[in-house]
Parts: sequence; C-alpha cells; structure tokens
Amino acid sequence: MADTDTKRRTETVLKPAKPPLHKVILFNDDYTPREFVVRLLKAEFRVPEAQANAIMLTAHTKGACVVAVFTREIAEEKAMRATDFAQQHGYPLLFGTEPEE
Ligand code: TYC
Repeated sequence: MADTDTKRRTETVLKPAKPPLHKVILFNDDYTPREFVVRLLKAEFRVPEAQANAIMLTAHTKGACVVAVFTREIAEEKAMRATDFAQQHGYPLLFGTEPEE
C-alpha cells in the first residue's frame, strides 16, 4: 500500500559545537600570604572557604593548581582580574590560563 510506508529514515541533527574550555591556573610564590590567596579565591571565584583552602594548599605544595574552567574570554578576564587584585595589594600572585585538552 502506497500510503502505509513505514520505512525508517535517518536524520542528521547538527548540534552546535561546544566552545573549547580554558583552565584558570593559580601559581605558587614565596611572598603572598596564604590567607590572602584564600580571600582572593573566595572573592573572585566565589568558591567556598574549604575549596579555596584546598586550591591554595595544592598550589603551595605542587607549584600550581587549576582554579576553575571557563570559555577562553572569561578565563582570561578572570585570571587578569585576580592577578591585578593581588598586585594592587602589593603581592606577586600570578594567575594564568591554558586550554583544556
Ligand atoms: N607559598 C605562599 C606562602 O608560603 C602561599 C601561597 C600559596 C602563595 C599558594 C601562592 O598560589 C599560592 N606564603
């Protein structure tokens, strides 16, 4: 019967590509006080106290720690804002960004 065609049809649905994510990385240094690092992480990245402490300690012991991931523009802006904030308080604390694999 011509009007009861039940053949399966495959349809290709294109999903929008997800933007690549970039990590914000916190680097250790010998001068910035631990409490200041924790305060900055809470204020700039809105992480709770316990998480801010864990991030600070990882950077302190390993040399660097991933703080969060964002799209490239946001990650770069956050890293710059956080580095500026530390500089305004006289500390050499450094944040960088790196594309996520
Ligand atoms: N190493 C610093 C100190 O002993 C504290 C510190 C931790 C600095 C983490 C930077 O990303 C950092 N005062």
